[in-house]
Amino acid sequence: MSDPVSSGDWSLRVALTSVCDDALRVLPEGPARDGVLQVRSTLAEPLRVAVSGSVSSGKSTLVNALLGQRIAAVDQGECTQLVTWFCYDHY
Ligand SMILES: Nc1nc2c(ncn2[C@@H]2O[C@H](COP(=O)(O)OP(=O)(O)OP(=O)(O)O)[C@@H](O)[C@H]2O)c(=O)[nH]1
Ligand SMILES: [Mg+2]
Repeated sequence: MSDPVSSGDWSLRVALTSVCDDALRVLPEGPARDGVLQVRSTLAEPLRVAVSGSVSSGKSTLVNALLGQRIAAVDQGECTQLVTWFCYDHY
C-alpha cells in the first residue's frame, strides 16, 4: 500500500513531512525530536476535523458543505442528537 504522505496527493502534507524530516536529520535524541516524530506520524493519518457548536447553529450544514455531499441530516429544529463521525476518502 502506498504511503499517502509520499504519494504527492497532498502537497501540504508533503511539505510538512519534508520539514519534519529536515528537523529529524539535525535534532539529537530528546523531547524536541520526540515531538517532531509525533507530528510526522500524525501527518500520515487521515485529517480529522471536529465541528462543535450550539443546537441548530449550522454544524451539519458546514459538514455537508466541506464534503460537497448531503451526508449529515439538516433541519430547522434540533436534529443531530449524537456525536457523529463521518469518514471521507478521495483516494
Ligand atoms: N441563514 C443561515 N441558515 C443556516 C446556515 N447554516 C445552516 N443554516 C440553517 O440552520 C438550520 C440548522 O442547520 P443544521 O446544519 O441542521 O444545524 P446543526 O448545528 O447541525 O443542528 P443540530 O444537529 O440540531 O445541533 C437549518 O435550517 C439550516 O438550513 C447559515 O449559514 N445561514
Ligand atoms: Mg446536525
